[in-house]
Amino acid sequence: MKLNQQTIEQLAELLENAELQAHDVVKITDAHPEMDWDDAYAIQNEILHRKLARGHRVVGLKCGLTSHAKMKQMGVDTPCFGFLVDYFTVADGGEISIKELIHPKVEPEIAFVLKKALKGPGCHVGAVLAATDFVMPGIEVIDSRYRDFKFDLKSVIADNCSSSRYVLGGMAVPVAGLDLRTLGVVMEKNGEAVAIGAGAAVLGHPAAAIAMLANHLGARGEEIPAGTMILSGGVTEAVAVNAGDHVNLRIQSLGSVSVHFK
Ligand code: OOG
Ligand code: MG
Repeated sequence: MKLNQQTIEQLAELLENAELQAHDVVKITDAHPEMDWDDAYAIQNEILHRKLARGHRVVGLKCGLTSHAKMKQMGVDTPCFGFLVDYFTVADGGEISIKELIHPKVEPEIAFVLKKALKGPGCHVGAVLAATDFVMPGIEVIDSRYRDFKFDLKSVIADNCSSSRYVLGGMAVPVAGLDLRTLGVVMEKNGEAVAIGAGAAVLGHPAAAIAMLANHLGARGEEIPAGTMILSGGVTEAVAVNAGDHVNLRIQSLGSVSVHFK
């Protein structure tokens, strides 16, 4: 750790206020180039504590920057992990007010729900599939708090990996008999296909993203509890949305999920 506790708390407050007040800030590594990975996750954790102290609940976890399309789009080369809390949840077919957000983008994801806990190190795709209750289609709405959506990996980790809203829908399908690598993914904006891909775009197999999260937490002595919902990361580039846009995601064998922006 390179930052002291007071600086970590100040940066968490800055980033969380930017989220809650829907305004952008310059990336925090500009003023704190010395910050390290532990500092970045400590700031994210401090943001979580601020939310828990106000009575919010964790409803899931997320993996981000797990596909080459996303890493290339954002100019980084390593995945990141974040948390999802209750008020991020939007019902299938629901509405999101653009005014509450800064410059939102949507991305198609495969969501996992676990029936058994997962603990690294040594977690792998097979262990994840054995521990998975079912998978579902999910639209993640990301909204970096950084100006023009430009950041480096430490800054985006501190900013809870741009987490903002998410929508789950379609069918809850057990993974036995599904090949998650070849599942076709089509995301439409206002009826037009704007992102097309397949599950393998996420680290060769979306379960590999969940294994990576288990190993990341394992290194900190933590596990992913049974029952946890986890977004495995955008399959394609994220797509910007504006008021009036309707987004629909269809994943082969899993059905579809949609959301409207007003
Ligand atoms: C970081 C969050 C990335 C994903 O699925 O790749 C993410 C960002 O691109 O702003 O959620
Ligand atoms: Mg995502």
